Amino acid sequence: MTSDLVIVANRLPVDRIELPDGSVGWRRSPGGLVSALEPVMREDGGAWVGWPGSPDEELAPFEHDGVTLVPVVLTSEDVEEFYEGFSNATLWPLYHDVVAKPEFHREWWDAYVRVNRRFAEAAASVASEGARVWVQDYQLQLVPQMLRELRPDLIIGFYLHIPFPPAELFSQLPWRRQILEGLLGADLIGFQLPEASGNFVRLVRTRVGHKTHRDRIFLPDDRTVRAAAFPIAIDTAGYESLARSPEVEERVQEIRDAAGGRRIFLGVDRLDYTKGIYPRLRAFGELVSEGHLALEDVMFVQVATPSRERVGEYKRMRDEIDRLVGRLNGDLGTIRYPLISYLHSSYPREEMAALYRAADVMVVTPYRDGMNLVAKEYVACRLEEDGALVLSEFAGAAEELRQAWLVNPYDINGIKSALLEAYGAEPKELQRRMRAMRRTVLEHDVASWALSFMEALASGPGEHLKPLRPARKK
Ligand code: GDG
Repeated sequence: MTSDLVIVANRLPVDRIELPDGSVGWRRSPGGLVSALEPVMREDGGAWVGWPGSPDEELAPFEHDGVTLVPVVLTSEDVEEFYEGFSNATLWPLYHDVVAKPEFHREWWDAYVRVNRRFAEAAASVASEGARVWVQDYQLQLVPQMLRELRPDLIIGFYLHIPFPPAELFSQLPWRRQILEGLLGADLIGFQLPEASGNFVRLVRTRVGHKTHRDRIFLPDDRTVRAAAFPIAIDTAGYESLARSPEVEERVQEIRDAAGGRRIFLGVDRLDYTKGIYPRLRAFGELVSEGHLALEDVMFVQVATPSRERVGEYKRMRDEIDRLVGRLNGDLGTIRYPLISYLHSSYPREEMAALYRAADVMVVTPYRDGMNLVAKEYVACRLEEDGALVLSEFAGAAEELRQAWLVNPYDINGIKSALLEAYGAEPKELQRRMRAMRRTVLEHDVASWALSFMEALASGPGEHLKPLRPARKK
């Protein structure tokens, strides 16, 4: 069985669960990308190629919810070198402004090539003649080119969920040219922001030497590649109805009661050094210790979802934040009023929605972030058009959510002023800002994001892209 639409992503869109009879089953994983693509995929009889999530697991393709899932094996060595190594200790920090120092190891690169080839082969085996294949994210940047070599008949799209760095940083990468050429195997390369696609086009011109014009790249084999911005969005209606549900209403009340009447500042992030958890907690702590905010009036809830726990920089950062939270609670908190409620766990979506509704000030301060969906989810859940968003100007979301209190996460005093202003803002002011931001997230949701990418892919610039499902070229 082959498919007309194939998604290729590092992870499959399902999580393994144990069924009541003890056998293994699968459940759709939470997450915007999965909900955005599933309807499209089901309609088109789609397939999804990805890693099931545990090492050395060999599984045959299987059906789930009308989608063919094609598992790719990663050995423990691949997980270490390809996933934790090259993807998350080389590319992730390099693409995020070198917030942490990227590590360059030749064995990691070899693993990256090896694993990318495995994904490309799996995609080639499941794509039907002239199918559309959409490759996702920084772990798989070589797949477009490898796949084109195997299957020149395919229409290939690529989407990068994280920033694409300026030439000064990207050029550090010993394998920079291979990555650029890998991506150029696609017909359409999507980025979060025009700045990122601009960086890419400039690099292709200067490093690979191809001719370019605006968002078009002209390859010697007469192919044209388009690189453009498609800012990702959320399932706004889904979040709204979740926020409105009686279970969530009830939970909001419980959270407010537990806060004992204090106003809630909230952070929700994967525990990642790019997310700027440290400076926001420092800023909040200083506001309380200096007497600008009173312990009896405010508290900070920080959800820090465990992430990439075996990567060195993540371990170091976790210790640093543990120390800061311990110090702030130890120095400033009392039995009745701990200052920071620090939750190092993952929660169901309902709990997220309840926290978003209960929070008076949402604090999102990444040093660099492709988009940041948390900021958009907070806005979607503010059904009453209240609540304040403090948002880093270095998150992609800041391009759209202009009415947030925008901050430079490196400027602790700046964060402090923004937190105070947001906390003290009049209801009218909050409403003016929130109403405008809600309009933005309602207008652009994840379904329109996926659709606009798919449409651009189908009507792409290359000659062979004109028909939606062209015959294979001889
Ligand atoms: C990458 C880019 C880009 C978090 N904790 C829990 C939980 N979450 C959910 C949030 C949100 C998602 O995880 C995180 O998305 P972000 O966009 O904030 O950040 P990354 O994970 O770094 O995502 C980013 C994104 O890709 C999409 O292109 O925006 O820039 O870095 O949806 O709600 N969800 C649940 N429990 C948790 O404990 N259920």
